[in-house]
Amino acid sequence: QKFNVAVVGATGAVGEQIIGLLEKRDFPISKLKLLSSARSAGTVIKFKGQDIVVEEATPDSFAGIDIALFSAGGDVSKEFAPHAVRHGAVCIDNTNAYRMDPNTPLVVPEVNPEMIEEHVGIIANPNCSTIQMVAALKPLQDAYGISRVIVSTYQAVSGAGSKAIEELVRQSKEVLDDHEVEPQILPVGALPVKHQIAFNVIPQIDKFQDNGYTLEEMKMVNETKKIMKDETINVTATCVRVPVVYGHSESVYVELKEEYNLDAVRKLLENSPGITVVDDPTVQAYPLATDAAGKPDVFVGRLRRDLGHSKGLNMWIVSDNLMKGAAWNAVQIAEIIASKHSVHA
Ligand code: 11C
Repeated sequence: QKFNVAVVGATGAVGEQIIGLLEKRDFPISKLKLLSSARSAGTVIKFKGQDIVVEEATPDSFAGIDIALFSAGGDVSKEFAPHAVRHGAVCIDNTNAYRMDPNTPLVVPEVNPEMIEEHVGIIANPNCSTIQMVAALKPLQDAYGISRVIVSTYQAVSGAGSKAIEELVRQSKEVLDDHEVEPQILPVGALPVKHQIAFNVIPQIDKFQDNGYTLEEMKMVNETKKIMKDETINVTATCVRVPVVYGHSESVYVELKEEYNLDAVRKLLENSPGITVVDDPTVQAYPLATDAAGKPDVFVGRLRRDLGHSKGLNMWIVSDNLMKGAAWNAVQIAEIIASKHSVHA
């Protein structure tokens, strides 16, 4: 069976990766529809040697579509995903719009693939920094139980879109040329205050919430509990933007419920799906964003016991935020849906 597939946000940083993966994975497509805002409509994108003209998304764009992959921002998903569902499509939504909706499964295929079956039209793809963390936490949860997670992130600018990548490159040149830097996008496009990202780190990703945490930090707290189906996992996060283009890095401290053996943890992670362990201090081997870029895996290293807590474990987790953190996770879900032919809710 082949499927009619729509990609909404086709010209964006994640949309481009989704299209590339659909081609590379030879996803069973009969028709690929590329959709965007009016501004990007008319762009021509090559898919399997064919030119496809990007069309402006309208409520009726989804007639005949089986699977719709959304990555054009939460407002676009809220506006158009209900129309896609009305037309019988299954939506895989890469935005924050439906993630915490109790009727919408929030899925990382290595963690909770069974939730895909529960969909009533929309399946949410989690936030990138959450996906890579829960992929590494799941084997530990199953083997030992988890009581506490303390995470600090070092997140690439591509998480904030193509314009933020351009901004990092432009500012870097401006600093090196001794020109004045005029920040325009980061930390949050929609807010008035901007900060320099070149040669800097910014401890703010997304808007501040009333509790003093940013939305990105609260996504890590709330999404982790939902995906791992455990409201008692105590997560606290500090999310930071760093001048890296692709690949989020995370320092993750986990407190397990049971005593563990470090070699057994290393083996467990080595044998877990989607995880690659890079952890050999004798040759300075550990995960790096530059090595993770363009790859689908979640890389884990710097495994070491907390010297003050025998059930405490430190890890360094790195993954390409546009791949496993977004496009690859979405395409994995689409592949599972396609393999089960469960396109109609
Ligand atoms: C960032 N994590 O790095 C964000 C991007 O909720 O899907 C992804 C936002 C989201 O800025």
